[in-house]
Amino acid sequence: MSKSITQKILEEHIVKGEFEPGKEIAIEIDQTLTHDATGTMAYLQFEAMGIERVKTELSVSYIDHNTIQAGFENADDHRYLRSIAAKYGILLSRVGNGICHQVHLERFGKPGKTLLGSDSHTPTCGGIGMIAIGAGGLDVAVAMGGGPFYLVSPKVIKLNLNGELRPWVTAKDVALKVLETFTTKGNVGCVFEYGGEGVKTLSVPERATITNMGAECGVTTSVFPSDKITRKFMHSQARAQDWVELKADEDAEYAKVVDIDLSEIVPLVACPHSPDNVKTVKELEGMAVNQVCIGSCTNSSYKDLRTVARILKEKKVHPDVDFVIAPGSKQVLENICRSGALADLISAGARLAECTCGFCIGNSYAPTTDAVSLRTSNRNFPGRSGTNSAKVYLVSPETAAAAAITGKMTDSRELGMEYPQVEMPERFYIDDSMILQPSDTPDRVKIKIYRGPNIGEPPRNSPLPEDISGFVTIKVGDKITTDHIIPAGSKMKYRSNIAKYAEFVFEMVDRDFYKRVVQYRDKGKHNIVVAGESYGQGSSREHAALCPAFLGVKAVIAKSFERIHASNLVNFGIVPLTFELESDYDTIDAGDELVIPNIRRLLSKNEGLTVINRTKGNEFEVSYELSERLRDIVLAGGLLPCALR
Ligand code: MIC
Ligand code: SF4
Repeated sequence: MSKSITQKILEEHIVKGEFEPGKEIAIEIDQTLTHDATGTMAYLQFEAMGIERVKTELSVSYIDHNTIQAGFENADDHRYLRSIAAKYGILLSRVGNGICHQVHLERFGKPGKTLLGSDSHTPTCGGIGMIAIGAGGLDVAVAMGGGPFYLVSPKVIKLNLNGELRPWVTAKDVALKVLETFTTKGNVGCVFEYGGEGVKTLSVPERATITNMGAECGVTTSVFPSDKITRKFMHSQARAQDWVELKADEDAEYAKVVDIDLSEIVPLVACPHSPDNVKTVKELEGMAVNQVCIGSCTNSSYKDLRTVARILKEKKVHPDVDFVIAPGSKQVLENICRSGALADLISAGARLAECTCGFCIGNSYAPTTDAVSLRTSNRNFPGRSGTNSAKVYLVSPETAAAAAITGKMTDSRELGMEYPQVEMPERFYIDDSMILQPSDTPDRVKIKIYRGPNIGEPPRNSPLPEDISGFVTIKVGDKITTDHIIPAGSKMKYRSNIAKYAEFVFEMVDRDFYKRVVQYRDKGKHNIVVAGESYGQGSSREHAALCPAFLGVKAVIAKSFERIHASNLVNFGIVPLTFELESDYDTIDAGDELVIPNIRRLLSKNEGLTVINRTKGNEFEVSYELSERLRDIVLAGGLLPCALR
């Protein structure tokens, strides 16, 4: 039978089940990645599992998110991660070495392999033909311990690229076109597989920009073939030996084929406050811009920054614009430095940020009140920039550079210059000295794990009770992101201190949530969250489940869930329930008293559930899509208690 690339790689890694869209499979994971924001909790959980050494081919721990070090917390967490890596056989990418996805693409990713990362943008490595999936930290901890990763066999959608991008139109515009077409909801359980003649016109960094932003559509992952262009990239990274060819069979069947003519795409922009709120740059032309930030794991490659440098050469940044550049990795920084491009950027007036997530996660470079901020990153959720009233527009580096010069939204095709066609170097200047190797002597067992005062024990949840009986502590609408549930930015330093971090749950939506929820919990009542469509969009942060679980949330009843968040809820013992009839959502109000009788018994028998609304005096049906394995986890109160049983 003819197969897609997705099916080929998954089948090579299946350890349980069969590739049949909609059915659960378990796959072996070759590589893992974590970063400091999700990694500290992942490693605390890994430690709790009592495994001696990671069992993957390669596991890398990156330090790239919490790097501000305003206080002891970040630095202490970094030291904890270093000691863990040395002891358990994990490579450690030091702070300053770069953003996990950019570094992994450059130095470690291999076509045909599986990668599981505790970050939603792990699919970036799909740009070189990996099946790279984002997951909660606990799932990654299990994979490091040699356990398989469970997922639903995806529906593979082929995005058939034709033609060639016109000058000034970029991979970011392709990513935004895909978002406009598919939106941020309704794509759970799908994989975007790229094919067609147009693929041959895209370099690896361009492909990686596109697979990176597939995350915003909520797909399991996105993948490109591995071809001559991939080989050239691997060669430029002195890793030609890691290359293998990967292509779909001629007549491979797909759940759907969507044609995209690259030559018809124009410069696009995602308007506030969702990555799928796409307009053409032309439509917004002339809008005054206060801040321009170029970087993030979407657009911070050598190619991106050299192109920007060529646009800005011998020009100055507009006096009303605050202009920030964050190279994706030390390798990018070092190469643009050696090529002279960095001097052009600095001369133009760029503020040079560290090679970290920085502005993208809102822990620095927050824009002014009500600002218009143009960013090359992938998310523009409310408040994520660090300034609640700011309006973030997501654009290509080319559109960002044009605005940096003119001070307003500008279609870069109208800058009156020839498009700077940047060639990638034959061989990058490579220096891996910021990647620390783990100890491989028997003495490693004696390595003492450093724990600063910010590091707490991962909380243990109790088993699911016989009945859920409590209150709707909050009712939210559609497209609630994990940024709404638990903010990152300046609060992110509490990632390894759950009792403290939990104080900020739903802070963006309702400042009194924490007080209320604690009152109910302390009276022995359960908390229930009611939500609309696509609950839990965005990041993979398991804290969006772990902290509510700590606060006594036992169930979320929503119209629909995003994949990673739904798994995280299960992993921390919260039952994800969906309305049988969506109109029942309208009958509930915050504060209503709900009972779900016999949930424990009914779940264990995979039977239907009824919710009684005591306040309104009615009842309604809810459903769940949980395999026996997932039901076992929920009944035990989460994956950790289940694994330790
Ligand atoms: C993000 O872009 O939202 C993050 C911060 O990288 C998250 C991970 C986290 O919350 O730690 C993600 O994308 O998964
Ligand atoms: Fe970092 Fe932003 Fe990428 Fe998340 S999206 S990994 S915060 S650069």
